[in-house]
Amino acid sequence: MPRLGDINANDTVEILDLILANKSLLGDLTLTEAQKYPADVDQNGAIDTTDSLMILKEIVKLTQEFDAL
Ligand SMILES: [Ca+2]
Ligand SMILES: [Ca+2]
Repeated sequence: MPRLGDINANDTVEILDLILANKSLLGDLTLTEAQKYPADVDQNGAIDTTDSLMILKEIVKLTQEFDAL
């Protein structure tokens, strides 16, 4: 299983993942099937601003590791 939030699958949740999430939200990018799982960070079946915000929080370390959820 890929790590939640790691949309580009490089084993790190970083700014590039946030950019991918935001581009997807804006309709500028269609995520692949493989990218949809890590992009849906809270696993509620929809990729939305909550997921983007969670990636941002992970980057700035305001939240626990997703893996602990
Ligand atoms: Ca990444
Ligand atoms: Ca979600």
